[in-house]
Amino acid sequence: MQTAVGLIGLGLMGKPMALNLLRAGFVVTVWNRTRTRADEVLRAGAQWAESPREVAAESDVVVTIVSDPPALEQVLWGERGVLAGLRPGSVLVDSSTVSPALARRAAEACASRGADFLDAPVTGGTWGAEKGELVFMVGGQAEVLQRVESVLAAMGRRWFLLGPHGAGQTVKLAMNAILALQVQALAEALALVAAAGIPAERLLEVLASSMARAPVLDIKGPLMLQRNFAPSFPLRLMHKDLSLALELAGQLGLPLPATAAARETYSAAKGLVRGGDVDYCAVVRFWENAAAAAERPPEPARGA
Ligand code: NA7
Repeated sequence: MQTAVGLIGLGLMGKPMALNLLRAGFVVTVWNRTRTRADEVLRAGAQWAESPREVAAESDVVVTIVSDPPALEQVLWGERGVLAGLRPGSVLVDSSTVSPALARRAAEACASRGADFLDAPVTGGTWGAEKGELVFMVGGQAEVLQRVESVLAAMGRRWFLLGPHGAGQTVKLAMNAILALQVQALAEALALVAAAGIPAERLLEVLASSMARAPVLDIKGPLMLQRNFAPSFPLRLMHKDLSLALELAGQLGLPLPATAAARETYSAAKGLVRGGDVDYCAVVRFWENAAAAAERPPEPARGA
């Protein structure tokens, strides 16, 4: 019998993932908080469900990919949430990036309903989601992973089983800390050469031939120079992940000084966002803002 797959959360990542599940021939049932965001996947052949509970009731495998811990709690435990409809023997795969502790809580809730759980956050951004080339970082049991491999294969190219529940989220938070720090380091170095009057392009040119080169910088460097901040991975979500990494480190009693500094920078850059979403490479605005502030003449002193 064909596996029925449910997908909850049709944001930047979830929508292309749903389209790839449909292309692979799965029967797909979807729900999204804002219904209009489902239009394209419904036109492509997905079925709409009126609630996360109904998605779960229709599905052998349920994939959730929502913004943050409160969103996942709402979708799982909320009124008409996934847990109220989950079938015994089914598998819930959570691809949102949340805390390892929340992943473990979700796993326990699934087990109490006779269902299995995997934390399976992804890396690859919207590009990877569209191409079906995501990489899944998985926490849970090998036997459960085996049962959902065909579903993951429709959306991604690799998956790594990293340990028990929560291990996928732990590695994802560590991964994103690296990406945030690399992009921040480039933004800072660009500010340094620009302040010294050297064209920023020259730094990218040399970087491409140096050991400091990194795939993420090959992509984000030119976008920063073009000021193309169309979100592949939104800055607000990178800020959330840095906060989650620091929360985890706090629980483990581990100092993460570079990550803590990056969280401050991303936090300030998030404060500069007006209107729609921007990609996390817009962290470069932090230094532009600082440079502009340095150029402004000092305010005249007020009062006596
Ligand atoms: P997006 O594009 O911000 O999409 C977030 C999704 O989460 C979207 O479907 C939202 O529904 C949904 N959402 C947000 N809050 C809620 C609540 N409270 N209840 C139900 N659904 C909610 O994020 P991405 O697709 O880029 O990323 C998703 C995850 O992958 C995230 O954890 C990243 O860090 C990695 P909406 O359409 O706004 O109604």
